[in-house]
Amino acid sequence: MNTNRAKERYLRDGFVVRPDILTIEHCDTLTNDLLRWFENQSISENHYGILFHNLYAEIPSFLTLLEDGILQREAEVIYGSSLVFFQDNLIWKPPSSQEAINWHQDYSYWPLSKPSGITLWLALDDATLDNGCLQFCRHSHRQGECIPNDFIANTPAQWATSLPTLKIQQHDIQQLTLAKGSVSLHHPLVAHTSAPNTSHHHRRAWSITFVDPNIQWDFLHAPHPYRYQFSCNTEDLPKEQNHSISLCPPPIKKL
Ligand SMILES: O=C(O)CCC(=O)C(=O)O
Repeated sequence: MNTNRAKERYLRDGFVVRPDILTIEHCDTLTNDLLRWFENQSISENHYGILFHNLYAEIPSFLTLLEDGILQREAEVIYGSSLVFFQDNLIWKPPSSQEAINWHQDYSYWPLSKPSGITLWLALDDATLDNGCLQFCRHSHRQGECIPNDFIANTPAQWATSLPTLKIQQHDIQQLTLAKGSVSLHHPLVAHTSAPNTSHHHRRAWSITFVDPNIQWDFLHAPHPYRYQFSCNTEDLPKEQNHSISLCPPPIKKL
């Protein structure tokens, strides 16, 4: 699919696939480094699997990939203008992980003023129907911001009940199997989920969000689980909370 068709598809459906962005060998290097790093960590698996934020600051090959810009360029091509790195998540579902990641829109959890950005999801293993590939509800980004899922209680969140209810129509659901090394890119408001891993194989993915440099921090928008460690001196910034993300981006280098 050429770039223009990919952009059209993204705008229409809220997500799009870009195949074979990394080689199998590159993915193997990343997963070997991940396994070596993980052996020395005391990260406990929860019912969703193994989740980790700021992986790029832990493993040099992930930082190199981020700095190399290939993923950012893919995101910018589909988004249509320049972006800045916002956050990353490792989502590793080992065999027999028990719980689905419920339907959600990513923007529900961002302490940012607008849903202006894009998330790139890199398959480090083949993502299959059995091991919990992503599933998207086509066009759901057009519903606007809806009541978030509260991932702790796994119920609709009580902090945003004035928002509309997210509608998931069965015929709009697309299960997105993805080959290792391919990426999908999704809109901050498109609803997505993933089932438990019922296979005998790992399902590891690195999810990276890039956002529009013109949006602002809005810490009141969402109760965010991460503690951002800013790369700038926050003392120097105006005291109001709504300062631009490009004035104070999250760190791209290990602190
Ligand atoms: O990898 C998954 O199963 C969920 C990923 C996700 O929700 C995301 O990247 O926004």
